[in-house]
Amino acid sequence: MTAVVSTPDALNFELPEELKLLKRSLREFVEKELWPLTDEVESSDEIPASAIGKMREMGLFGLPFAEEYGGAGIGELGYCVALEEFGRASAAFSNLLGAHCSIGAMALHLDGTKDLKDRYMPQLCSGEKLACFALSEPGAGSDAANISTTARRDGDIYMLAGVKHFITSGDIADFATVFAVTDPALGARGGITAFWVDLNGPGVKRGPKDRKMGLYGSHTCELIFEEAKVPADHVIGKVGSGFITAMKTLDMGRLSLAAGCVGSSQFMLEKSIVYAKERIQFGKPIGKQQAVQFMLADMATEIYAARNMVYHGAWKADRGERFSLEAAMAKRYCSDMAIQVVDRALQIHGGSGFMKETGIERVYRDSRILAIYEGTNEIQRMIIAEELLR
Ligand code: COS
Repeated sequence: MTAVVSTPDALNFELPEELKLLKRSLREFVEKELWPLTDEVESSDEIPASAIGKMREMGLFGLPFAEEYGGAGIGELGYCVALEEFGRASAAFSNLLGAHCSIGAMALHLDGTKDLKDRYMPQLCSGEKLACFALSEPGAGSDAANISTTARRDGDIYMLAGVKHFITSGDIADFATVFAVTDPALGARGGITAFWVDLNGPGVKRGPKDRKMGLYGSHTCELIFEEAKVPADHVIGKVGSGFITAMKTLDMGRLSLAAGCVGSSQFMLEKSIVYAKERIQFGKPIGKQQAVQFMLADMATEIYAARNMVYHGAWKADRGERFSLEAAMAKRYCSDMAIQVVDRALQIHGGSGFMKETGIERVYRDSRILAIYEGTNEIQRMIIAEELLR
């Protein structure tokens, strides 16, 4: 048998220099520009326009997209590294970015025709226009193939009718990727089509902001289509291939969401370590107590596992391989991990953790949705099991 020599480079866990640089500059941006706004975003339930302007200047709205359209072209790994850093800021900011980049404009980026991309990607990459993703409906959340919004062809246009709900950034987005039924007999396999829709056009209404448990500063609302006219050349991909476009886009969204979980958890761990060293009880720092040490150890271990899952999924995506399984596993694991990590961070901080000042109760509230949106963790388990049993 030939001897197999393993060298340190056989598997490379080092981020490339450009991504280390990106990480550093985003850390600086988050700390300098976004952290000071946290309380304001929380109490006003709005992101100040000036902050969105600064995000535009940083080129954040084009991070995962091609350079030819003004994007940063940093690939899925680069985008995950960026969202990891963004996870340290108020979730309102990562939600704004995620709704636009990870899913809203991602469907167009993945499956749009050249004409459609040439026309819209530059304004999306610059952040001049914002996008959202409209799949969920009152009667079709987890069961995404069961949507009832219809698109009826009438000459050169489609007439869109139906209601989408819980649409992140639906109140501010200029465009949406909207999924509608074009052939009810075919369902997920050929019956659903994705459309690129101007939300400021006639026949489109936006519902009031939903009242939520957390994620202040990021809004969801209904999008109501009443015979909204969409040009036939605004179909994303092919007529009937919309469900596949939705699933491919969600693979991207789920992995990058997982990256945000790693970032927010890392931040919670760092805060907890500082507190464990500073807080004196029974005559010594609480970090000397084994109960606290074990919590910190579990947090660090789980974050380590989570980060490696995300990077591995992103590595597969960047190689052009299908990564639905890795995205589902990462989304399931990292979101549950983030919920547990912030719970431990709050426990370590004791009564102070329950108070607004430490910022932990906000992360606690904001984290709960992670196990629900972009596909509940039960749906992720179904996807994982399906792949295993295929
Ligand atoms: N990439 C490419 N193709 C995919 C795919 C993916 N990630 N996922 C599914 N497909 C294909 C399948 O291969 C199947 O085609 P074939 O039969 O030709 O192989 C087709 O799409 C239908 O898939 P499936 O049979 O799995 O459809 P289901 O109706 O059973 O639904 C789930 C699948 C449950 C996974 C889907 O409805 C889902 O993801 N639901 C959650 C939706 C969600 O995340 N909502 C959040 C709100 S949007 S932010």
